[in-house]
Amino acid sequence: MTNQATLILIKPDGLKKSLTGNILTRLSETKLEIVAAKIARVSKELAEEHYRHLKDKPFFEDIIKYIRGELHNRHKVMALVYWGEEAITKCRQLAGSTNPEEAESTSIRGSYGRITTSGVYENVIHVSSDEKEAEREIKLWFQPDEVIVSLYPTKDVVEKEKKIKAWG
Ligand code: IDP
Ligand code: MG
Repeated sequence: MTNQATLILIKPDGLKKSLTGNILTRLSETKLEIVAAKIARVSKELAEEHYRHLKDKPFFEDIIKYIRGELHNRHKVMALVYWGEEAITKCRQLAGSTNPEEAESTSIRGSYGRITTSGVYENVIHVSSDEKEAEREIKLWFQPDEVIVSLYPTKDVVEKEKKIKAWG
């Protein structure tokens, strides 16, 4: 048995279509543990870093707009980390194929995804593709103290004079 962690994003189309509850219910079938969760705005830098492996694809600009919510007027995503036995395999299986038309019809993408007239695969959910990508993505989207289990090595850093926002 291998415990894995995976980043899950409920993309802006998933939020716009009110699918959050539905998707979380589907993912709960896996019996995995949610170890981090938040609603996040997606800066251009974060989007481009997240999808850096697709930089040379003709649809790159479109998926940056898509993940930033510009196609759905929903400028946020829900980001979660699922953790447990074979987490990546199980979540990718439930999500279904990248192309929603090819995804198994009962999968999340098969049920709720679509291809737009401009050709973007709007597939409502992101799941990390493998352990290496999961580590890269989780470190990109979450700080160590936002994750309630210790997934990767951390170090203590003293930051002096760092301006942070506190409750007023
Ligand atoms: P994945 O999300 O299944 O891991 P990736 O290849 O990492 O697939 O692609 C990231 C996202 O880019 C997809 O989820 C989808 O929204 C979009 N995408 C991927 N391939 C295509 C394509 O050929 N046409 C349009 N959009 C695509
Ligand atoms: Mg991918």
